[in-house]
Amino acid sequence: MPAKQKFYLTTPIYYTNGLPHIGHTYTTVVADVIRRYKRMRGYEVVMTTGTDEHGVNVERAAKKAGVPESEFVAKMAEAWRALWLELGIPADEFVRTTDLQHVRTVQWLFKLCRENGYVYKGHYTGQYCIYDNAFVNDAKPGDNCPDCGRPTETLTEENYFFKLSAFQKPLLDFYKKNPEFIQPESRKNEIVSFVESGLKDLSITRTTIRWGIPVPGEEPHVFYVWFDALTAYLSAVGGPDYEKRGMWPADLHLVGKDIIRFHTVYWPAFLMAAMLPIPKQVWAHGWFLMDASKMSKSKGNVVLPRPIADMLGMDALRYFLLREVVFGQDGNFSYDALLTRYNSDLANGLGNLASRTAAMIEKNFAGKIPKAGKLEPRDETLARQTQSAIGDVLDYFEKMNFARALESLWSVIATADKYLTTEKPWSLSDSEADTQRKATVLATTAELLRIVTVLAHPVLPDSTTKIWTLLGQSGSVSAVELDGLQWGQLASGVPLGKPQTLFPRVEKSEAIERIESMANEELNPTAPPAPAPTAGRSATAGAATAAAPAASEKIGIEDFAKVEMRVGQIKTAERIVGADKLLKLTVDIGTEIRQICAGIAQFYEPDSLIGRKVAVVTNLAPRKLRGVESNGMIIAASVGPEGRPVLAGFPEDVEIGARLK
Ligand code: ME8
Repeated sequence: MPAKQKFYLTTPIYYTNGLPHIGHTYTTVVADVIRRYKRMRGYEVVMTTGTDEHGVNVERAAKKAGVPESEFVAKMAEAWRALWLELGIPADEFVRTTDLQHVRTVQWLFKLCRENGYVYKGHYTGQYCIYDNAFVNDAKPGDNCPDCGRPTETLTEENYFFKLSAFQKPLLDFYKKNPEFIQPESRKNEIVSFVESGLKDLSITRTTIRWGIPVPGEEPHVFYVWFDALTAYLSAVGGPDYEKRGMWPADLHLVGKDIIRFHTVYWPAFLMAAMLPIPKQVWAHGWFLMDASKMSKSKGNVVLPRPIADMLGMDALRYFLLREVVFGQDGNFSYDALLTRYNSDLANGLGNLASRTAAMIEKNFAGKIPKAGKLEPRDETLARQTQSAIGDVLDYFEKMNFARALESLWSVIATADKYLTTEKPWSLSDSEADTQRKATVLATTAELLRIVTVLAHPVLPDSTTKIWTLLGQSGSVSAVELDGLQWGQLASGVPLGKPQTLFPRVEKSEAIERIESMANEELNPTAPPAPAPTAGRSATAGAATAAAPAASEKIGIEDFAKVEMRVGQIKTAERIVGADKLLKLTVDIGTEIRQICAGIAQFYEPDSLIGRKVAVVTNLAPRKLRGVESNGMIIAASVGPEGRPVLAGFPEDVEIGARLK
């Protein structure tokens, strides 16, 4: 059998001086959608993300926090990694620019560029933007940074320079030979004219910064952060040994439009200088804006992913991000638009179609998918439309036009709704002819639903998995090969699976209020935050999954003693409407009965928990989750890549209220 074709894609390596907001989530979600899509098309895919941990910003932030830089970045990197895991979008390779493998790769790349004659020593004086880690070409003292608008600082340094000027022609030739390299087209024109206007050599080392990768034998030189960060894409898949892993060159770098120049000018030039293979494509998407301006914490308009995922499910956020804005363009984020799409497209659209189809099959055919009888032209039209949507959707995915792909899929859903309204299977009698007709209509609808489910899977992985189970289909929907997908493959006689909660309708203003209040809590915690960023959504939701501290961060016994943990016994457990991951528990901790929310609803039936003894953190300040007060935290292990919570327990009988030490 021929080896699978490889596909290597990356998100930017994000800065560690902040935590992810919806903008970073957007790029990472898109990467995850492409990863899932490519896997369903038979590729062997690796997706890389990571953290960009060097530079003067980190130096300053660590100083402010009063901790060594290494400790600061270890915590931040863990928080990023944990959030991606919690949101179901973990990378296959998470690269930190403080990883030893990465350090070696940067030093090796520099050595190659130097050996090939593209590096020389010189002095540079210029205006430097410490926020963007870049010298600002042509800026005078007192000028602000044209990118971020903040003041620049004058810097003179002895630097190593990279002969970027030597790559003007090779780059222009490369763009011409590889017309797909820069996407979208509008960005390509911008880059081509920038390169045509002439390239200045670039200083790639610093002596004024301490917190960076050292240039071997040239201390105190450290590498310029972009020479460092871009190389992370290569170090994630083998670094100097990249040939062994077989993933390089990258097939796709996904970036925001802010950093396209670094990726399409500097990066290919460094690789050309080192005579290494050049990535196949850089795709620059637009901004998600809040109230028409760029998000920033200081403006107080940052949108956080976690509260949305907690309230509506991650699929809802993924759907919105991909459906609302044409990939490549800017778009506005609003909770109102999010909730409108949720209720209309997901709750009333896909969710409703799936549950009513299943309910009718349950009622009329004892829960087994019926066999279609003689097809009427109306049935054939529906089949044809769905079959032709398969080609359209795949084509849109290939072109990264996710909004159009979803639009096509949702028009198939709308056609199915119309078909059911016209055919009215519910008003047919139990006569043989009517039963035959009912079977045909429901089998046709179920087949349409199966196809929509498969095609929507890269975007809606959780809910399509549920629909797949509901339809009683075997295997995993992610294993379906898109290339073999066609109308007519649904087997009849298959029993439906368990009913599934898909997208419960929510009251818009109430939902927005809850999301905003959760976001407020996360941005301005009134209480100490849940202990360290841990793996798994459950951590935020009251069940702590124990994450080991980074090796460098040991705590003293006095720190541990601050955490009060006791044996508790669960007295009641119930689900929380609109929060399919949370359970509301009451727990006897010996001295009192506490209300605690725990993010374990997907893994524990409420009834099975009653009477169970659990480990409870009892001295956490109260928090509100989905508007429900949570007064403590239940301890659970986080198991497997999905972070499945497994409650900690006691093999011997223990007294309620006993302290854990
Ligand atoms: O630039 N809308 O990291 P960064 C859409 N470390 N996307 C957004 C966004 C928004 N409002 N805000 C951020 C860096 N992004 C460097 C990268 S790569 C070798 C080094 C996304 O943490 C978008 O992908 O500032 C953007 O390019 C990236 O986050 C910037 O992340």
